[in-house]
Amino acid sequence: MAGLQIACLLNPGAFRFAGKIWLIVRVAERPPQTAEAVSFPVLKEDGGIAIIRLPADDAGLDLTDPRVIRYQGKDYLTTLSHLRLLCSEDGIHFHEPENYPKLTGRGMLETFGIEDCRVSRVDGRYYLTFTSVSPNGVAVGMRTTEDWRHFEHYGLIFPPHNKDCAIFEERIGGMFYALHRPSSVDLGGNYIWLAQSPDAIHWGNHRIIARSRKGYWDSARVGAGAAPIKTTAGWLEIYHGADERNRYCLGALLLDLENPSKVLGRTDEPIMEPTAPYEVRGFFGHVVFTNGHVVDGDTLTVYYGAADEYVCGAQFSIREILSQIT
Ligand code: MAN
Repeated sequence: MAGLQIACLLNPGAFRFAGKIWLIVRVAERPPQTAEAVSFPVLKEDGGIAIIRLPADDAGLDLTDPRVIRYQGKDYLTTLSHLRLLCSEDGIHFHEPENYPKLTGRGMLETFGIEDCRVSRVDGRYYLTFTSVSPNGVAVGMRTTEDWRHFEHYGLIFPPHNKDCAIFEERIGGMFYALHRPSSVDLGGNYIWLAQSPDAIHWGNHRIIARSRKGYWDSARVGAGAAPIKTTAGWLEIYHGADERNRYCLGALLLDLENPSKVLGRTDEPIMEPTAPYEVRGFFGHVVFTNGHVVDGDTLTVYYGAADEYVCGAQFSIREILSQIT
């Protein structure tokens, strides 16, 4: 956007549409930085962009986390994110198609942007679930579309603090299901939950299905990736887990086909860890994070954000992942 630079392209959702493979990437932007000031963009409620500038030598400024600005007891984001569509014939070479809109935050609950979109296709309609960020908190917003040109807005489907929401691509017993990740600073933690809905808008019957595990690679937080993959063994969910040092890896969960609140297994070891230079170093290093994949037979192509800065892809055998679940 005008006056801003792209700091990171990351965390793409993925889907098939019109015979092609598409990504909906998170574009994180900010103004060029100077030695004197820390500046960051926020959306105004009327849709424009305001740039906030803080003196870089202000003692009240905490910049220890490159993603967040802490200033006088308040948190802001260093970058403002919106979502853009890319498409590809082969799932490897992507270009920006003409005449498809970019998706930006709207209203007071998205003034710090929208991020990390999951895309699920249910009965011919695409459900976009993404992180809506504002001073009011981090929450899950939803929009739907059939043609990627016109969108229905549903506002927040899960209020703060919640993110990492993935809707199952099939109803079970007539109901929609979704994974989501509320967070608690006191009792509880950053755990994956399952919810049920008659219409994908009103969610209830919340069940907890996966907690972080002390002493493991996913000891501090866990969150769902994209929509669970239906296999004969159960719903296979690729999820991210991070430890206390904010090292993000991927693992897998297996859920019962008829009753997805029943966890059949989980990988002990990560199925993917940040090891390549572009995963270890970047805007926020030691991160592999996914919210998008496409399936072709046994081949799972996982699209992922590396070091919170780059968009990457990796192929897995679904059978091989299932064999690692205990
Ligand atoms: C965390 C990180 C950031 C993200 C914010 C808001 O700080 O995941 O990348 O921008 O949460 O969602």
